[in-house]
Amino acid sequence: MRTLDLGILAHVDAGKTTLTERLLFTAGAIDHVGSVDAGTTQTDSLDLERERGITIRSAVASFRVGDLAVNLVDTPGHPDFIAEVERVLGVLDGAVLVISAVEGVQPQTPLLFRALRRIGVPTLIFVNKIDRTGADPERVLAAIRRRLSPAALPMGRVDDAGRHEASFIPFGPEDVVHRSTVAETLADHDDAILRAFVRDEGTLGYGRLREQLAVQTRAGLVHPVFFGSAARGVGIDALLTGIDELLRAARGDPEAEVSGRVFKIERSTSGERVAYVRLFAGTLRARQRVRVGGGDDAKPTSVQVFAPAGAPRRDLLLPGEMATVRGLGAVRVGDAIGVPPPGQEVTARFPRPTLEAVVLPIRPEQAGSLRAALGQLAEQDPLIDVRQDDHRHEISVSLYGEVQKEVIGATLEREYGIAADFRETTVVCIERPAHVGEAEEVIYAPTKTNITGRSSPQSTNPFRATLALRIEPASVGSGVVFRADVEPRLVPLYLFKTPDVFLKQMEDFVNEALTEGLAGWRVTDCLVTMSDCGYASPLTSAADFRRLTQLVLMTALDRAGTWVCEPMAELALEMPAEAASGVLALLGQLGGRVTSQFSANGISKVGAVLQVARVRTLQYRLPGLSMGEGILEQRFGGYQPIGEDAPRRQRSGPSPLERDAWLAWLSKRG
Ligand SMILES: Nc1nc2c(ncn2[C@@H]2O[C@H](COP(=O)(O)OP(=O)(O)OP(=O)(O)O)[C@@H](O)[C@H]2O)c(=O)[nH]1
Ligand SMILES: [Mg+2]
Repeated sequence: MRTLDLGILAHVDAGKTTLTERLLFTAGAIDHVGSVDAGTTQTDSLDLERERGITIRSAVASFRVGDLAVNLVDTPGHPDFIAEVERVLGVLDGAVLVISAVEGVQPQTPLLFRALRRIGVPTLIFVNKIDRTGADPERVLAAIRRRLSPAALPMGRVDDAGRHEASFIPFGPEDVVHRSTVAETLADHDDAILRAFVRDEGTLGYGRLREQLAVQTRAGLVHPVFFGSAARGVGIDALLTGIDELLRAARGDPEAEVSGRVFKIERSTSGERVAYVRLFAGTLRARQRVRVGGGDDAKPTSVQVFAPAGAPRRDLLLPGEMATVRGLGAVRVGDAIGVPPPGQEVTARFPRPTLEAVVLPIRPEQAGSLRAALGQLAEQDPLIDVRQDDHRHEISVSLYGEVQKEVIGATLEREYGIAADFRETTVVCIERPAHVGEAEEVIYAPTKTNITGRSSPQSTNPFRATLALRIEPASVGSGVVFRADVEPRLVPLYLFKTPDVFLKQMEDFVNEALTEGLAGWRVTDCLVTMSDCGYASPLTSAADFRRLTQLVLMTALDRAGTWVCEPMAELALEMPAEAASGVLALLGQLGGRVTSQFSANGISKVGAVLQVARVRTLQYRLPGLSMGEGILEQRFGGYQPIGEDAPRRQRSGPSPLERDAWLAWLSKRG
């Protein structure tokens, strides 16, 4: 059977979990419909999700439509959990983007849509909640065309919008207007259709149009739009038909080398690490040796394949399928299983967290357990980036927002029995190199025997390796790019299996070294080039390269200098028109920059850019300034350099630039 891995994505509360539940029910995978409000759905299975009525972790549920098996991946919509969505994007064959017929296109909607486009995931749109008062399918379709894609094609019409009896009537061959809209949209990318359309529209058979619609949907050129009500089960059959007809299950060669990706990690009740794997090629079974994350090999102890209810349980994972896999050792979310899946260089990077908070155990004797528990949570969500500084022995975590902070607090309490307090949330800055910096350390060698590459008898290099690195500024948003320009004979193959493994390892060391820059913040938007390296077999160890990377890169960075940059928020404010002047005055006081302003029908809309650190003040004062009617939506608005008085962050240990203190600290750590 073919398998389609289908993501359900949307702004918070648009109805993803309700739609997932309804699809499962309509397809016959479950025999009654659970509800988010009663905490009884399949995919909101964590206690916290059920109590709060929001999705926190992605979850997989399977059903069958025709001869297609579908793995639905329900994702969280709250912006605090965007990282969870990012991890799923790379394993999808298709997506349904859910949009509320009342609220329409919301701040997360274009963000998600753009990410799906960037990595080429074919996307259907489902306009949900047509039964709710205020539902306006026409307005929402217009907004979709304006803000997401002009190639959004309605697949039917809505009757009685905004009422309980709202219904969806799919278009058929007899709907002349629909036929010509489809033909016109497809003609943009298909010359044959264009010619037929211009010659005589009537000659274009409906069957041919539907076929081409599927082709262009799969190519991500058009986006069919369905309407309905997940809560009432309206429009679900049509969406199921659309999924079957318009999307396509991936194909992969079961005989090829194993290639998969881990998109979620959880701990079983017995504390075992469970990896959710999507396979792209090869065949994976228990006790078969596979490489994990480009590093060591592991032998899974069990492989449980997701399959529609009623299908026999299988422990043999084939291309296109998903499974939970145990026994993969220190597997991390995002790891490749076997060879890395091709074409995944383009990741759907969302911005990283811009906030952080110190976490303190209420009972000081639980400090050790708190660190261990946060370490486990970081396996599931590496972006929380648990840090401990060696001076005050404080642990801090990176955060997207207050809801995530509450969820971490509640998880620590319930799952680990640790009551913890968060100290006030502060912003996380970044550093960008200001200029180009280079540094090198040459290996110390009293004699020349057994040395590869350059060496010097005068060298004071404390490590048994040679390394030269250069760091230079790169474009905003480019992250850290690592390149190597060294002769293959300089690669210590007795330490690393292949030159590629060595380079991957060096890239990891570079990323590790850049987690704390000159002012203690993560360094990004730079190009790092390795221009020389060398070793003395068999004395040199991987640890020598790791330490040396920290030393050489920090020295290069010191020569380059850095700009500390702080996170900005892009704000969309809506308020009664008479409140606008007060809100604008406050924005001015806070140093915000107004980017747009518009008033109509007694409502004012203001767009602005403000430092993330100051958004809290605005949130706090907005209700008072707007008679409680102000609405504030925010999204990440990039980083902006801070000139004078840039804040510094406490490093986790001494800087490699204070060489003696750093070496003493390293030797103490072992
Ligand atoms: N009237 C109406 N309400 C709906 C419909 N679909 C969902 N809802 C309600 O909308 C609210 C949010 O639904 P969810 O399914 O939790 O939305 P979600 O997108 O999964 O939310 P997050 O996962 O937290 O982002 C719940 O109260 C649902 O009962 C619908 O078709 N009509
Ligand atoms: Mg949900």
